[in-house]
Amino acid sequence: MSKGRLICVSNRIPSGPNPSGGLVVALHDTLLETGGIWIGTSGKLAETAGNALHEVEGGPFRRMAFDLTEQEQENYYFGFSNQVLWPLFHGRTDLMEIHAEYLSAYKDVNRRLAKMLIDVIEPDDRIWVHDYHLLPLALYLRQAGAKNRIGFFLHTPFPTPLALQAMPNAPEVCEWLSNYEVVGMQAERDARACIASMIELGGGEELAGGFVQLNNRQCRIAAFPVAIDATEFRTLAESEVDKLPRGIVKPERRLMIGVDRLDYTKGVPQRFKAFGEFLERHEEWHRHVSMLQISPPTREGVEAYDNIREETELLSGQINGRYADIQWAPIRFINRPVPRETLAGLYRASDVALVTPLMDGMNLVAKEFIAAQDPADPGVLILSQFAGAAEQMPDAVIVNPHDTEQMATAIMTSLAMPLVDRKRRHAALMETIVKKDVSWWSKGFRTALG
Ligand code: ADQ
Repeated sequence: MSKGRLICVSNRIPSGPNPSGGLVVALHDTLLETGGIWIGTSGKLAETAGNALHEVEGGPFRRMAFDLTEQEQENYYFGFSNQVLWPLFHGRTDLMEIHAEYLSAYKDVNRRLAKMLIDVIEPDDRIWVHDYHLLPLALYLRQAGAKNRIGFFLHTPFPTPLALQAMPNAPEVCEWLSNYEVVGMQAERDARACIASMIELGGGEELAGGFVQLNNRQCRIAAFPVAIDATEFRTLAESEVDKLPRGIVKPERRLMIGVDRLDYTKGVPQRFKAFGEFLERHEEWHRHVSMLQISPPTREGVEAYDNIREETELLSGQINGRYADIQWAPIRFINRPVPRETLAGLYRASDVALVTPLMDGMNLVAKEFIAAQDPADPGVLILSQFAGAAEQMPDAVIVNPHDTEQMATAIMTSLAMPLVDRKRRHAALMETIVKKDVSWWSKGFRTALG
C-alpha cells in the first residue's frame, strides 16, 4: 500500500467523542496510522453555503465537516438521495419523486464538497468515498484537478440496467462511476448489475478481471461484502444477556426478534403478515411464542416513511387484537432505538431472528444475530433471499419475503428445528462471519484501491 493518508468521505461524519459502529471501528486504525481524516456533513444547518471544511474536535481520529443549508438538506439529502436514489436502488421505482431541483442540488453539493476537498488533500492520499449520496464526487474532484486514487463503496444494492433507466440521467451515473479506480459493491449480484449498466447504458467496454473501460478511464467493479467484528459482538452478547430486564425471557415462551430501521425496504409488514398466518395455522403455539420487533423511526417527514409506520402499527394492532389474551400479546412493536449492548443481549436471548428485507445491500443484523448466539444452543436465522447477506449465509433458513405461506412455514421449521441442525447451521455461519469480518472487508477494499 502507498504511504499516503486515507481520506474517508461519507454523507455524515461519525458523531460524538466516541463514535462506534462497525464501519468506524474498521477504519479507525488506518485513519490513525496514516494520519487520515474522515470528512462529511456536520449534521448542523447553516444560513449560507460555506466554501471551507472545518475541523471537528474531540474524536479519536481527525474529522472535518461542512454544514448543509436548509434547502440543500431538503433537495440533496431528503430529495435526490432519499426520494430518488434510495427507492430506485431498492427496486421501488414507484416511490421515486423526480424533480429537476433535486438533481441540481445533488450535483451542487457534490461539486461544493469536491472544491473544499481539493484544499485538504495531498497527492499521495487515497480517497474512499461512501454511499449513494456522493456518486459524482470523483468526477468533480477530477475536474478540480485531483489525480489521486479514489474508491467508492455502495452500501445499498445496485439496480439492473432496465431499472436504472427510471432515472432521468442514467448514462450520467455510469460516467460518475467511471471516475473511480475501484467501485465496491456489497454482493456479486450488484457488481454484475453495475458492470451491465456501465456497458449497456454508459457505452463502456468490459475488460478482464471486472474492469470496465469508459471515457478513457479504467475502473474495477467488484463485490466487497461489508461485515462486523464478530468476535467483539459475541463477547458483548455473552456479557449482556444476563443484564436484560426480568420478564423479557420466559421459560414457557419462545422469542422471535426483528431489528430494523423502520424503512419500507425492510419488509416488516410482510413479516407481520407471515407471523399472523403462522398463528392462524398453529393454535398450539398460541401463548408459546411472541415476536419482538424493534424499529426506530428514520427519515421522518418523508411521506413513504410516514406510510410504512402507519401500516406497521395497523398490522401489529390487528394481529394483537385478534390473538392476544390477558397473559400474552403476540407482537411487541418498539418504535425507538435500543442501546447496542441491549440489542446484543436480546439477540442472544432470542430463539429465531426474522431478517426479511424486500431488498437490502447487506444487512448487518443477520450477522450480529449469528455472532450473538450461544454455540451450544443457538437460535435460527430466517433470512430473505434479497438481502446481500444471503450470498454469504446459505445456511440460514432462506425465504422469499413476498411469499407469506412460505415464511409461515419457515417460522414453524425454525421453532421446531432440532438442536443438532441448529448447531450445524450456526457453526457454518459463524465460521464465515469470523473469517470474513470487518477488518477483512476494509483491508480487501483498501488493497484493491492500492
Ligand atoms: P441499514 O439499512 O441501516 O444499513 P443494517 O445493515 O441492518 O441496515 O444496519 C443497521 C445497524 O443499525 C445494525 O448494526 C443494527 O444493530 C443497528 N440497529 C438497527 N435497528 C436498531 C435499533 N432499533 N436500535 C439500535 N440499533 C439498531 C445500510 C444498508 C445495509 C448495509 C449497511 C452497512 O441498507 O444493507 O448492510 O448499510 O453497509
